Amino acid sequence: MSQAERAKPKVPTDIAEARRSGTRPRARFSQPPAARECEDKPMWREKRAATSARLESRSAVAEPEFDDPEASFMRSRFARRPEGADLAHLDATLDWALDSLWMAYQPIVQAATGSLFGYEALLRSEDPALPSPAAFLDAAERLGRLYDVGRVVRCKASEPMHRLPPPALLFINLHAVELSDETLLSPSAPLTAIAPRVVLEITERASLEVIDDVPSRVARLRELGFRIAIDDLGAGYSGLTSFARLEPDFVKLDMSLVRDVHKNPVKRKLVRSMTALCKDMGITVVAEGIEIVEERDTIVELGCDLLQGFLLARPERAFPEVRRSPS
Ligand code: G
Ligand code: MN
Repeated sequence: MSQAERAKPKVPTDIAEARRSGTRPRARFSQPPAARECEDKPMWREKRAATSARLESRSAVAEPEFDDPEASFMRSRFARRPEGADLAHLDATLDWALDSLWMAYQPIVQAATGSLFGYEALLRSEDPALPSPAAFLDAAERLGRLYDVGRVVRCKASEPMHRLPPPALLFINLHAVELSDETLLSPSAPLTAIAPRVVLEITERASLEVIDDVPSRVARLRELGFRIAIDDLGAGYSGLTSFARLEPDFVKLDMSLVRDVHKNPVKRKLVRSMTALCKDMGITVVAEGIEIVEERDTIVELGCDLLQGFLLARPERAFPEVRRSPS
């Protein structure tokens, strides 16, 4: 054996070896940059400790435990789970992807004046194995690790808040299952300190029905100062029942309703009715995914209050300036 080989750490790097030695493959699991940056936050330390303990105790082929609300949601959503080795690989991949997670910010502007209203923080990953937010969330759902991802996202998203000039608000996506995460309500959580400037966007990608006592959880969030948005209305999974459950301050119309709205009379009727309904209920309407001038003009004419989309600005690392879009 060469000196270089002898110097290698004795950490199993593949599933077969991990299975033989009864440990999980950990060669790629290092202290993520996200962890280092959020180290001073007690919530993050708790999260790291819990994750490390779980990783230490779990063998390479172990199934996740289903004894918490997040895991039981996952069980209800996924009849088919990845087995043993697949699961361990996915787990290691998600750890690795958490290393490169960063937040992009996209402006939301006032329809009437074009001035800045806030920014939506959007998860971005550089990891080729989980390159899109959808792939990232799908892995987290399968592994029952939505809390892990959500805690990192909330911590990272709130970091540049001191550079966001008031009264601009920060919109952050929250998976419905995160409503059961007690750290969301923790006084020491990074978002709690800035709650009055934060809008929590909830997509009913997961049915709110699997979450216990949604109204009282939302009421506790409101007491802390958070505002609530229903995200992706019209996308198929955000239904009207979430209006009653969440009593939102904002509703975000899905970009599928916005796309070619100027050419499609049915979409125009839907947007007009949704906007009127929201106005009647005191809810502010955001139209997302506006890409061309015709879509913007039609959306403004139909009465939407706030606009978001590539026409105005693409999501970027620093808070991007709002482009002066053509008239
Ligand atoms: O589900 P949610 O609405 O949070 O997702 C927003 C996603 O849509 C982000 O990934 C963002 O990059 C993307 N997005 C934002 N504006 C536009 C747009 O104008 N067109 C398209 N196609 N995507 C957009
Ligand atoms: Mn969103």
